[in-house]
Amino acid sequence: MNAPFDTATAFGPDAETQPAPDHQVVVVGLGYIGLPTAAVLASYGWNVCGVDVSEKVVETVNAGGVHIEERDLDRLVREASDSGRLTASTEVPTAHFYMIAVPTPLADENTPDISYVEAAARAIAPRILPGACVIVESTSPVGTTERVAQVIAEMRPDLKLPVFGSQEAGDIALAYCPERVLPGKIVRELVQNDRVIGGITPECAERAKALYCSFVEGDCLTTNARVAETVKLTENSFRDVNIAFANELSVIADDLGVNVWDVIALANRHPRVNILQPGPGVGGHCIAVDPWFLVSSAPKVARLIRTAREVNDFKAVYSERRIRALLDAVPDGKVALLGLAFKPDIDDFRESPAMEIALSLAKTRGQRLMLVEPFAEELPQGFAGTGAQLAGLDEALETAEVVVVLVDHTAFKHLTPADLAGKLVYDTRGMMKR
Ligand code: SAJ
Repeated sequence: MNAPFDTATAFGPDAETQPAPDHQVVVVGLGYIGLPTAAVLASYGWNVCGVDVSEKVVETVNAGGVHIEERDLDRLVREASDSGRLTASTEVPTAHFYMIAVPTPLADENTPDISYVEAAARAIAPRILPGACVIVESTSPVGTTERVAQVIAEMRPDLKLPVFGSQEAGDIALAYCPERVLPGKIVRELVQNDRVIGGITPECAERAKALYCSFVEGDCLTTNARVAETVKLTENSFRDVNIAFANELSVIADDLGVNVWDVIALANRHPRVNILQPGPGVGGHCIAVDPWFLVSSAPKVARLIRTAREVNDFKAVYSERRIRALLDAVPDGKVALLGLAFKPDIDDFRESPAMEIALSLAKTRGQRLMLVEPFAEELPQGFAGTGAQLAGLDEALETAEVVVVLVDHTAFKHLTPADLAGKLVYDTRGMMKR
């Protein structure tokens, strides 16, 4: 077994924020957050080992490639791999810092599933040495960092773990630092955004902060682990509630027969009003999921946050109803659905309301669907056998009698109402109005 070490030595003798070349960060989970984080750390001089359960992902990263689409990520990973500072493995090696960036999906009844975080803690536990620091980045229910400490404690009775609320130092440090980056801008925001770092103890927070200070240009703000966990859930719930306001307004405006885009544009000219944009519902694996973590932790009192989730989910149902009404108006006519991704200009179809709507329509109206999605190279899973076709924009517009904008990808933004003259149009994003 290697000798114990202190994370302070990981920064080299000369500069507090310069990593020493022979020390490592392990990033567990090479997904949308873990891989960019590992590559950015490597670009700042850290020796990084990314760990993933998928051998295919490990092989791809070791070959300098990427398995996800994200601006600037391919270049960053290639350079990190070429420099020898980024490697990948299915096994967790010994390191100074361990970052956990694995999924935390929703389980039954909208409760959080932290089993991947617990599995990561179990994989780290046998390898960890006194002096190391474990940081959870996955969006997590409050108390998860303490649960990670408990998992490690159970497997490593030889280690003294820090205790929440105590000032006493442990043999290792544990902290929570939520990722806050926006898909599509991940590489830039990883460096530029402020970070909130919550320690199990204040010393743990300082130890984790040292790592973030080596590559973050924003402020690194320290607090305790429970506050940091709550902050992350609060940020995404705040956005969900605000989008719900816009979505509800769009349904009210339809009822009233007024144009919601005009209403929002004009209301937003008030100095203290800033309404977000309605759409066909809220997607992605964050905003549509994380508020449930707060709701499930306080089900009796989290009324507004729960209702916002319900309003945003209802907007997808409502949008589909409106599309079906248009289809009924032109029996046998083709419909062009523009966009399947969960938001503009990304290739991520997870938890996408556009995809859900398209799949639901395909069940009964597949023969009439033309799917236009510049980020899909082939017909996405679920549409096979339904009769729905993937089509280019021009071809779809030539053929379709109904056009529905589900995602305002840049590739569609040149369209004007004149381009769609004579067709029935439902623009869920207000793309042609904005
Ligand atoms: N949306 C609207 N109207 C809007 C804004 C968004 O309908 O005015 C929809 C989008 O189309 C999409 C969904 O909301 O379907 C979510 O998109 P988003 O751009 O608001 O957020 P995400 O999920 O891509 O990223 C969010 C970000 N959180 C906040 O802005 C508070 C990001 O900073 C987080 O790091 C990320 O969640 C995460 O990983 O938690």
